[in-house]
Amino acid sequence: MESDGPTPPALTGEAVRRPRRRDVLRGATLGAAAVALAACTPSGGDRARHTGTSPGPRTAVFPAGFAWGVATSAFQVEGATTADGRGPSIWDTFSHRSGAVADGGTADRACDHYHRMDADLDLMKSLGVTSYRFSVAWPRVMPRGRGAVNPAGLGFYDRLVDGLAGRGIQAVATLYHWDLPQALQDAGGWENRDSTEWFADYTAVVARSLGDRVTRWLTINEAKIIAQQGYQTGQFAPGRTDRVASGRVIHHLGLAHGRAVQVLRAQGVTGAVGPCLQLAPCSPADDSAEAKQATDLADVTENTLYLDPVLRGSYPTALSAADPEVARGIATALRSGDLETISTPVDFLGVNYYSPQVLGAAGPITRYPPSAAGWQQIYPSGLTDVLLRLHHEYGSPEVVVTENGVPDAHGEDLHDPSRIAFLRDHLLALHDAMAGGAKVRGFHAWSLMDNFEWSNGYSQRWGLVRVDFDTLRRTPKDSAGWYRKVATSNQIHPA
Ligand code: IFM
Repeated sequence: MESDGPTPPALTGEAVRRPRRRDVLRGATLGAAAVALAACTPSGGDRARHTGTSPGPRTAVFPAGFAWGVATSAFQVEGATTADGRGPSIWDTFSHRSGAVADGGTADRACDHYHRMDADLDLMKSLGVTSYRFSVAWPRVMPRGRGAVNPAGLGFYDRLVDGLAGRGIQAVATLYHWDLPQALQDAGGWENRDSTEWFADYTAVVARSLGDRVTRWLTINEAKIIAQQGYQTGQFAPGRTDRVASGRVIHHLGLAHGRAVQVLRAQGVTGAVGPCLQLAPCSPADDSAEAKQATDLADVTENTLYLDPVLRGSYPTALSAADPEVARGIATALRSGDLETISTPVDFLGVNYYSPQVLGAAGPITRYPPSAAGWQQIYPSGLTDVLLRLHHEYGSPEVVVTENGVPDAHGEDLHDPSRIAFLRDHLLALHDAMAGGAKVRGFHAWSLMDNFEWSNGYSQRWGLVRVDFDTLRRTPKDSAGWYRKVATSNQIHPA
């Protein structure tokens, strides 16, 4: 049954909470972890909150088994976009469009990780990490998005997960990190409800191949950014500027996530399964009623629009007020039973944290130090806020931080004290959240190495490892050495 009305009743429905798999197991392990953590939390843990300032030197010890990782995505690092039968993706098309990428860059070669995978795995090993988050390129596995499977493409990921296992590094696989096969875009892409079944079929193919060796599965990376940048501002592929369409896309991405969870379970994968959401704590710039109201609405479009369907089985009640066009798009896409699918129980949440949102009456303001990314304000305590909110308001799910990082500060390259300070402060903030009860199981620095930063091309370097894009030589930055110390000692040292 398709709903045509502007505000479907289900958008304002009651929250649904379901027991999740592994709750019993989690309870047991959490108890031990919380005790260990509390014992190691320093007495000086009363650092200033909500200032964005550095908390200063202190020690923080993490529980045994905490996963220390680095993250990448296929399109940003692999290159080899026509090798071994890979089909084109929407980002191949978009990045070749004149003016779409700041420096005219494309990802045709990127870091050439496709041909340098073994050396890159050795590099990871040398960083002391225990977890690697990568994404599978749908157009490498199914060049036209559906139908024929490309064995060479699947073989690449097969070798990758074996290479990780051989080095004692967990595989964290993202099924979709923005590189939709172009053939599917030509058939309507995520605006077409059929996309949810195309994704389910692709998921089954990947699960059959890698299902016995992946430790954690992430379904879709940052649905929010796909909707906002790909369908509202048009700055990302596929470059659309239609808010109502973005609402349909948000709904279909949620549904595709839910179907993928079901398919992974049906395929009997051994790893845990969850979504990957970019969350941004929202706060008012001042005490005015207008700023407060703007904050409440921003919280919907930044957070609850993506959290609530997955964890509560409902869209937020304030959605129509926050973004009427998006609400209309969702209403036209929503069918009976969809929210049950979207809220299929997950094992954990992947959380990407970069920046807060501070809202004044006239819109967002910059309150905290901006990074070289422009859109990012550096506010480590925001990570504590996000994680404790999940703990208190969303039933305390198990969480893995799947991305957190910053581009090189202006004038820094191999010597990157700003990145070290950024990572240290965010890890201390994460540790605070764990001391407050948040069940955080791991952290992945974005990114392993400098790479193709979407419409910013190669103008922003987010890596722990510097890449010379002429020679493709990899050189660890100071932050890589610092991160290695943290990962191998399982603690932050005052320094
Ligand atoms: O590079 C991106 C990544 O692909 C998704 N999350 C944010 C990162 C930095 O912008």
